[in-house]
Amino acid sequence: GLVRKPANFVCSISDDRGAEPTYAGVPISEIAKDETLGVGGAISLLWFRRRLPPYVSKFIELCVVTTADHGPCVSGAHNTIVAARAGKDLVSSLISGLATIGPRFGGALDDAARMFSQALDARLTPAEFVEKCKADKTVIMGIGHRVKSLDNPDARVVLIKEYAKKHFPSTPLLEFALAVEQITTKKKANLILNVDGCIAVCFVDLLRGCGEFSRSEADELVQNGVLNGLFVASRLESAGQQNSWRAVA
Ligand code: Q5B
Repeated sequence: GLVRKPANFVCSISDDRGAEPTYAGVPISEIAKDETLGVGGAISLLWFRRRLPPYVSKFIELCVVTTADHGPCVSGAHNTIVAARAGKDLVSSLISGLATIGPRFGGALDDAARMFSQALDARLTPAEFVEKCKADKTVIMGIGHRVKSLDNPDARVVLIKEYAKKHFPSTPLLEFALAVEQITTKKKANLILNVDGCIAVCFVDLLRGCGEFSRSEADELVQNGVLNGLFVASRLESAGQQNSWRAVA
């Protein structure tokens, strides 16, 4: 049949010049057949350009599943619902919600990954790190939640943390972040390691410890800001609800 004309640029991630598209060289028919890949495996191939072990694909899926939706109150859902009820189409409604993802809501992963890993790499103690942030008048990204607290723990964080401790080769950054949480929650019970922070530190542990990335590759991925994409991808999962919100308008 028809084949694409050569493009003006080269994509080293996916390729549809042959009979079927490939993701990082793997044909989609193979991805569809291989039960160890799934959505997490497809994301691994497209975002990290390699086939990662099944426990990594499963972890990516766990992040997507646990953060896919979170009730109507949070900024993203609120804006999506308002737009849908105003009669806007799916894409417009979704965009109005996605646009709210930022440092205070859902978009703290990359900065949390950078802040915690720089502190660990600089061999700061958790207490020194907290003091430094205080002196710099910076909030610690990945810490704090509007409603979740020590007395009202976030089930998503529990699931992610437990998965990482059980399946990852090591979790030094998660341990560091949990030690920071011990200090911040002494000030206020809601200054917990939140879902953004927990996914972020676990992901750094994964990139550094799974044996599939060199240290410089792992650092580059975090510097390039790959992690906020996980939260965005998971909130896209709730896009289909837009129809229901229009129906109740
Ligand atoms: N304080 C999350 O603020 C929130 C501090 C801190 C040191 C901190 C805040 C924050 C960092 C960014 C972050 C992701 C805005 C959050 C998410 C996804 C979500 C959302 C959902 C979902 C909450 C009151 C006092 C002040 C502050 C101090 C606060 N945070 N100190 N480090 N990190 N975190 N974002 O409760 O002395 O009284 O002046 O910016 O990680 O978005 O479910 O809702 O799935 O959708 O409104 O889970 O923590 O408190 O800002 O009024 O601060 O605590 O300096 O101290 P709050 P604020 P003081 S997860």
